[in-house]
Amino acid sequence: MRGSLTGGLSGLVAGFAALAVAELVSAAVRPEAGPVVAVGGAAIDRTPPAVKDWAIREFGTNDKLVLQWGILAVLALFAVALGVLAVRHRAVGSAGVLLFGVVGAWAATGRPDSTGFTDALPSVVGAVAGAVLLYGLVGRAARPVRRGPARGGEADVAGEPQALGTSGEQPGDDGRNPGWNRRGFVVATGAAAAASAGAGVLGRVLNDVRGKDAVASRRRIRLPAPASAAAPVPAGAGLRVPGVSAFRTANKDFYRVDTALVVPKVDADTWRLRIHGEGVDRPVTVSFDDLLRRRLIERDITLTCVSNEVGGPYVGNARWLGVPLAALLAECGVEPPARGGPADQLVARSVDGMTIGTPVDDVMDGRDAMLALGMNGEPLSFAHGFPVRMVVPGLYGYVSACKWIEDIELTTFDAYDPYWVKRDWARKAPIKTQSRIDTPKPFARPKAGTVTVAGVAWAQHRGIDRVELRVDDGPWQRAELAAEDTRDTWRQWSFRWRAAPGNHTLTVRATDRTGRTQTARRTRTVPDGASGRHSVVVTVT
Ligand SMILES: Nc1nc2c(c(=O)[nH]1)N[C@H]1C(S)=C(S)[C@@H](COP(=O)(O)O)O[C@H]1N2
Ligand SMILES: [Mo]
Repeated sequence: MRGSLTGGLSGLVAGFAALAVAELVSAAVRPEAGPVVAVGGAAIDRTPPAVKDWAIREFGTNDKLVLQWGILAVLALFAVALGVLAVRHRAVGSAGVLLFGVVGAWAATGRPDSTGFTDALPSVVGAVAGAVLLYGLVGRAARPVRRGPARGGEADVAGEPQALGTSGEQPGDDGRNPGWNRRGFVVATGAAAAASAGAGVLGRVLNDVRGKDAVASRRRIRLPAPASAAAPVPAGAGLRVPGVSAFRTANKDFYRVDTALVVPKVDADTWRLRIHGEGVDRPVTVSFDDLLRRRLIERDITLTCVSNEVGGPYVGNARWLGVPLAALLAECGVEPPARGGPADQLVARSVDGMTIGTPVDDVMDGRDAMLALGMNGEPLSFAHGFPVRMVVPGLYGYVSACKWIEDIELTTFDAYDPYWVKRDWARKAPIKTQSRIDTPKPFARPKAGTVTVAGVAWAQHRGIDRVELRVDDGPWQRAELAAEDTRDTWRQWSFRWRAAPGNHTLTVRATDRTGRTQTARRTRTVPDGASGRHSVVVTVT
């Protein structure tokens, strides 16, 4: 029993040390090469859409945190098990730790953004440290002891590692069992844990320092005034109804969806974007300063994630500042397929290996597709794609909004499937017309009388024409629409409901400017976005 206890503890400390050393080494290599980040990234890439959807639904934007803690919990269990195993088979326990190093190394070097075999170093060095430490700690806990026959007549084979206390004796510093030195074990374990904590903290600090250049480059940026400013938002675009989503989503409240466990910190001064591929007569590589010197536009555009459930939160509206992408492509000689160009797909690649495919026709059809540098008056935040990301009105983010972009390749849909398409999502995905009830909240208990029902509706690039509300199975009634900013932005709506006591179901539907009304047919988010109508059940008192 005591053997399991010290073994488990040794395993845990050795595992902790392995991760801490790996963290320290990753600071010298790349933060993304750390074993937990690498294995987490590999896991994300292999997560079936249904599970990803479930994770997003259950944990929302915390999904990545949950994943990493999950990995740590699993590692802790294995560390304890290997420690217990090591009490009997020292070398096998250590070999087990090394095996985890191999898994980490394999994951790190297999990442799409891997920069080579050095990415294996954090896992390998960490695992070696953990293996050696486990060997030593267990050795301290279970020294070869020479003893007479133990109770029960079984003899301990001299020279074989003996788990402490398995003989049932009372070991201690009393010299009766020279193999067991409790103080020695406690001191060694404590020292190892403290040293590991030190290494881990140092690794964290160094990893932060690595991003300093990027942070400094962001601070130095002064965004120029746009050549084409966004039209002022009409006064009536924002309703004064408590509980309705703000017309403009603040950067700190803007949803974030991506696969990055470590938010890329890109230095704007060294950042470059390459544009090349089929039909690109004049490939270019542009710097951030090159973009700043170009004609800039500023536009209000509502972004939506394909993983947004009916009624879900992954939609936000911001004022973007950026370089019109169509003009830049045209300078490179790109013609859209509509005018005979050979490439129908634009594949954007990010520094973290994401690939996002957008129809060239959409990018070049006159809409405000842009390389965005600014969001709500500030340079992009790191989480939202600093220094540059794409934004294309009307298309879900996974087919348009590449963050941390560094490469644009013109190709065809036949020739290449980007990241999400390889994972069962649709090649093309215009945003579906949707509407959401923001207030009252589900299961609210408003007082009988006039209750203001309100929310938002979106049909980017088509525009919202009409929003209707239905109470229970009653007739559809027109909601009042807030003023339209542009057809690329969402629209608030409200409805003064004369509410009678009892349980009621409120359902909303929107109709876009093409005359199509939001369907009642429910579909899941996979493969091209959820459809169906949002309803809310309330009890009027
Ligand atoms: N590099 C990178 N860009 C990305 C993603 C990603 O995972 N990696 N996710 C896309 C998806 S699915 C969406 S919905 C938008 C979300 O942008 P936001 O996080 O700024 O709201 O970014 C897109 N761009
Ligand atoms: Mo998304």
